[in-house]
Amino acid sequence: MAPREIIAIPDKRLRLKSEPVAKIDDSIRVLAEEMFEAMYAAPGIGLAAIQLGEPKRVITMDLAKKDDPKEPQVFINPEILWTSEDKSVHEEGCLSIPEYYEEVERPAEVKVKYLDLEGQPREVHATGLLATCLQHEIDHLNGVLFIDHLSKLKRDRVVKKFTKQAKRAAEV
Ligand code: K1U
Ligand code: ZN
Repeated sequence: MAPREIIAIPDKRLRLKSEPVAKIDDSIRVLAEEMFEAMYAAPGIGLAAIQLGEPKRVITMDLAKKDDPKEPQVFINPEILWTSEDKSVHEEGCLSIPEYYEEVERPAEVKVKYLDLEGQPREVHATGLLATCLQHEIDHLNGVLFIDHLSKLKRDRVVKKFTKQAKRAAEV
């Protein structure tokens, strides 16, 4: 079957606050599989369930380098416990804002607690790309997009471009 569609701005669902997962059952395991399928097909390095239109606090991620073995990771109900004072700047993209990349400043390190797919509580002290990607994906769970960290001018410009595209696509 084809991968599920990743929704794009200006879809209002991207602004929803996702609900915590109460029980990790088959529906969550299937959702995680579908998220990996859509994420690898895109291709991307992370995905939040809301990007498939599902307002649940589930994140998939794979930061393995191209040609290295896959390293799929699932973060359920993630919570940021601590952020470093020092910041770092990384170029970010978003599968819901295709082909738009900008530098974003965020805390350089974060400590995050979450449940794995087996329901085991885990904690990770993240630096580098993992820290950036976790913050980007946890933002998605709260209805926040990486363009919200940019100037209003840049954000308005990109939203306008995608709104125009969506209107044109609806006409044909
Ligand atoms: O959440 C998303 O929309 C996925 C996004 C994650 C992300 C990327 C960069 C910084 C922070 C968060 C993406 O995966 S965009 C695509 C991308 O970065 C990529 C695609 C192919 C190869 C390598 C990277
Ligand atoms: Zn994104």
